Amino acid sequence: MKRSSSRETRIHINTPPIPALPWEDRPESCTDPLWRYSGNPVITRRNVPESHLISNSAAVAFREKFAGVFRCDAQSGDIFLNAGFSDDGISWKIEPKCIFFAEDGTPMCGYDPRVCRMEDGRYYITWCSRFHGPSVGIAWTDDFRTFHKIGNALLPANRNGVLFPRKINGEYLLLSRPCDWGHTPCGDIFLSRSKDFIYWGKHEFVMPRYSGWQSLKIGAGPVPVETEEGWLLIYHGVFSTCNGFVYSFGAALLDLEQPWKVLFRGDPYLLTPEAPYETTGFVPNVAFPTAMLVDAPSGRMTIYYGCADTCVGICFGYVDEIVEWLKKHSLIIP
Ligand code: BMA
Repeated sequence: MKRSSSRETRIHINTPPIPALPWEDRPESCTDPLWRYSGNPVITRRNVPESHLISNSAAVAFREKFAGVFRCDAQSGDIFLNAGFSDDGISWKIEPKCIFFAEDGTPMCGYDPRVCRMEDGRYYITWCSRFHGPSVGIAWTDDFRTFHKIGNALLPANRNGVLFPRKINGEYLLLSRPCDWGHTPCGDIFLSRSKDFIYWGKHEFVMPRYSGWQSLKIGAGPVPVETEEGWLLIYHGVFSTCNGFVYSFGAALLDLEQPWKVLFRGDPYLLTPEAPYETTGFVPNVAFPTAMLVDAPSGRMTIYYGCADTCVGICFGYVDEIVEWLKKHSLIIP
């Protein structure tokens, strides 16, 4: 990987440093806010023998290295979540067997996991669970070996549950996107609050679908990143074409104390399916972001995103550049 000498972020980012962050410098010819890793995809079905696909998965920094929860579809068609480990965030060893909950031995079924390291040092997993329809499951681990089930945070049908990494005014915050039992023809982002991870309420509306790449539905992506200017949220947006859905992703900046207030929201997308592994696969034209690693001192960010519901890619950017980009390309005048 090509690494330039260190650089200092231009805005304060409230996350721990990740010196081993997977990184490749922006190609000289590239003027886009994000750029893809030249070695993409970093995870394919071949990472787990007998898997059908591995996509939309979440990586986090873990004990100086990396760990994660991966959507691994079996060749039977069943959809499971498996744990995985990596020294460099690029080469992953994914457990061949799915996660089984410590409490009752049931498998962790579902898709689109996100992993959030909370202030208590635990890693909380939210994912689209099966609870008489798609719901937002919550579980936690502190070692990626033993997983504890908390339950379903929200009634069906709901997807794209994403936690904030710290309590705000004494409450945990969860973004979600109410949906239907199928491929959901519309959808907006909401927020719910809880004091204990069990009872969720005090719901707030965050933002609606808009136009173009985000005209059909939107959903939160990785765990938001706290900066001095607001929470940086990467989210996916869907455009409906005569040939199916196109999943792109963009960004918004949310108020630090009241994150249902949107300060800036990008009008153009940040990344849309373009590379062959994004436009071709099990579901063509899907770029679905689910994790973001940030090295606060340098402001470098690495996004993990599912590609064509088939494999996982990563792309890079700088947090301060994305915040500046948002201010220049915002739909909303604060
Ligand atoms: C959504 C989710 C994602 C998937 C996307 C595109 O509804 O199911 O897992 O990547 O559709 O198929």
